[in-house]
Amino acid sequence: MDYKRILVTAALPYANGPIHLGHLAGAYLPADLFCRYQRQKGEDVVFVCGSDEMGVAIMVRARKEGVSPQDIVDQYHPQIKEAFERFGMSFDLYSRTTTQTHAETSQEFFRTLAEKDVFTLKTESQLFDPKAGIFLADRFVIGTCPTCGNENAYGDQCEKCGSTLSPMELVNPRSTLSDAIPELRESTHWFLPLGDFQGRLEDWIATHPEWKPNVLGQVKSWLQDGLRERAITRDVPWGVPVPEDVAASKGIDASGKVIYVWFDAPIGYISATKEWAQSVGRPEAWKDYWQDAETRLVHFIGKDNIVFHCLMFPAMLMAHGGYVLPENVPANEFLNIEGDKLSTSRNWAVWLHEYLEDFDPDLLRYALATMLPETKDADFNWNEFQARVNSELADVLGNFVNRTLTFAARFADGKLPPLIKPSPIDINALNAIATFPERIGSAYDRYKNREAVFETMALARLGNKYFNDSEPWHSRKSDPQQCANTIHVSLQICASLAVLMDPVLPHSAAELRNMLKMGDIRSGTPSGSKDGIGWDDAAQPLLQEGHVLGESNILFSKIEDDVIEVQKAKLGSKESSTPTEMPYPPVKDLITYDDFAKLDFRMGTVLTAEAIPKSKKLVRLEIDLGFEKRQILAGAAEHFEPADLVGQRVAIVANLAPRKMMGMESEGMVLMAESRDGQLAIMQSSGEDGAIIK
Ligand code: B3M
Ligand code: ZN
Repeated sequence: MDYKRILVTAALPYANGPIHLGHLAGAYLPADLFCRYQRQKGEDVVFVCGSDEMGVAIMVRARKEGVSPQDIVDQYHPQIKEAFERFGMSFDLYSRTTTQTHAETSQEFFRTLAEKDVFTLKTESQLFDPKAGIFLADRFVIGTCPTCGNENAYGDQCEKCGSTLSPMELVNPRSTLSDAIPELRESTHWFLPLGDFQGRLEDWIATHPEWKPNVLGQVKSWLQDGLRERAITRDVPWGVPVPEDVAASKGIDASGKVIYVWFDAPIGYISATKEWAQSVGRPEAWKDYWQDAETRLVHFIGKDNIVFHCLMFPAMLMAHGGYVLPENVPANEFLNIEGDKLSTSRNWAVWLHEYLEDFDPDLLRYALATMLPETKDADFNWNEFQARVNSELADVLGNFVNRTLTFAARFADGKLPPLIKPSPIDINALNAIATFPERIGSAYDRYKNREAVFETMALARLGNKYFNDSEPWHSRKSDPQQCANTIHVSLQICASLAVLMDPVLPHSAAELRNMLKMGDIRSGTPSGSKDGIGWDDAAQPLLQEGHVLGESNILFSKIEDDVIEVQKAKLGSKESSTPTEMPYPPVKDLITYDDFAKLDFRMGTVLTAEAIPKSKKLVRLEIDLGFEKRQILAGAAEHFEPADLVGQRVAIVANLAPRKMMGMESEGMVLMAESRDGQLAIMQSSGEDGAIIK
C-alpha cells in the first residue's frame, strides 16, 4: 500500500530516572534512524514522543526520594528532554503526559468508550496496605509470579517471564511501600474486556505476516492464551482523573480514582500529535495523521511493551473507531552491558547524560546501531565501542574523507577538478555509488538498521579501497590528470556519504557537508523545508566541476585505552548517577540490655566462598571462628564475587538458630551494612577469630 504520510512514535519514557543505553537501543535510536531516512526520502513525517509522567512507577520513585510525584517529573522531564536533544533525536515534538491537552484527550477517549458501553464495571476485593493506607496497584506490590516463580514480580507484570498480572494473582504479596502484608478491601473499577476484541485482533494481526518474528511470537502466544479483561482504573492519588460525569452516570464517586497509566500513556501519542499540530498553526492536522487510512503509523518500542502496543492500544483504537492501526511495531529485544543484564539499581548501565559529558553523540549512535538487539538480545561493551570508533569511524570513514580533502587542497587547488578520460576503476567507482541509496534506504525502510549502517560504512570502505588502488600519490607526478580524476571521484563519494550517513551520524554528516560546502539536505517534515538534497540525489555525482571546497577538519579521533578503562570502571560503581536522596529508615523499637545480651557476635575469617547454583542471592561461605568452622549462607551474591570474599574478616551472629535454605544448613549470619540504595559493605575489625564483639 502506498501511504501519504508517516506518523512515528517512540515509547514514552517514564520520567522517573535518566535515559540509559537500554532505552536508546530499544526504541529511540531505531526510531530516529527511520525518521531521518524517511524525511530525506521526501516523506511527510511526524515524529512524536514525550515523558510518561503518570503511573505508579513515578510514585514509587517519589516515595524513595521523599518528594512529591510532581517534583519527580519536574526534575526528570527536562533532563530527559535535554539529553535526547543532545543525542540528536529529531522529534517534531517531545511532550509530557501532565499537559492539559493530554488530560483532556485521555478523558475524552475514556468517555467515548464508556458511552459505547465497551467497559465492564466490577466491584472486587483488592490488596490494601493497612500501614500506608493505600490500595496496592501495580508496582506498589511485589510477590511470587504464579507462572514462573520469580519472587519479585510486580503487581502488573512479571519482568522475568513477561506475564501480565493483577495484584491478586501474586503469591505471597507484600507491599513495596511498607513491607506490610496486604489486607483485602473492596473497590469498584472499570475494566477493558480484551476478550471481546480477540477475534478482531487476530484477524488484524493475520494481515501482518511481515512483522518481526520476535514481535509476532509474543503476540501469538498472548492470543493463544486467550485475552483477559484488564482493570483500567486505579485507586491511587496520582494520574489522569476518571471523568466525574462518567463515574456519576454509574452512581460511583470518582474521587481518588485515576485512569491506569497503560490506558493513558499510548493516548499520549495522540495528545502529542495534537500539540504538534497546534505548534505548526494547523490545529486540525493531527486528524490526518491518526484518522486517515493513508497514514503509515509505526510504534518503536522495547520488547517489554509489545502487548500494550500490539494488542491493548489497538483494541482501544478499534473500540473508539475512526483511528488507524499501526502498520508496524518493530520492537527490539534487550541490550545487555558487558555481558550482564542491564540493571539501574546496581548501576549496571551507561547513562546518556554521563556519556555525553565524555564523548560525541555520533560515536554512540554509530556503535550502538551496529549492536542493536534487532532479533535477539545483544551486548554493548566498551571495547567494541572503541573498536567501532577507531577501526571504522576513524580508520575508514574519517581517513577516507581526510585523505580526499587533503589531496584536493594540495593538488587540486581546493576545488572539484574536472573528470577527463576516466579509467575503468574511476567509472566502476562512480557506478557503484549509484547502488547505495536504494540498498541502504530499503534496509532502513524494513527496520533493518544494522544492515543499513553496515551498508553505509561499505560505501566508505569502497572509497578507501578506490583511493588506495588508484595510488594518487604516484599518479600526481606520473599522470596529473589521473590524479585529478581520483580526487574528483573521491570527492563525489564523500558528497554522497555526507547525505547517506546523515541518519546514523547526523552531526558528523553536517560537518562533512560543511567541509564540502554542499548546502542543506532536505528535512522533509511538513513543518520543515522540502528543498535541499534528497536521499536519492546521492546516487548521482553531487558536486559540480570547479566547486569550491571549504576548510577540512578531522572528523573522528581515536579513543585511547585508558579512556575506555575509565568508562568500564563506572559500571556497577556506587557513585550512581541517580541521586539517592532516600530517607533513612526509622530506628526500630527499644530493647532492653537483656535482649541485647542474648546475642553472641564473633569475629571470623572467610575460608571458602562459592556461588549456589540456581540461587541469585545466596553464596555459601565457610567461616573460621578459631574454635570451630561454620557454613553460612549469605545473601551477598548480587554484591560480591565469591573470590573477593575469600580471606575477608567478618563479624557474625554466632548463636542464631540454624536455618535450611536451598537444601543447605546455614549456621549463623554475616553482618553487613546495607546502604539506603541497597549496597552491601562488610563489617571489619582486627579482632582475632572467635573474638566476642560487644
Ligand atoms: N513508560 C514503559 C516504559 O518506559 C512506558 C512506555 C509507555 S509507551 C506508551 O517501558
Ligand atoms: Zn513470571
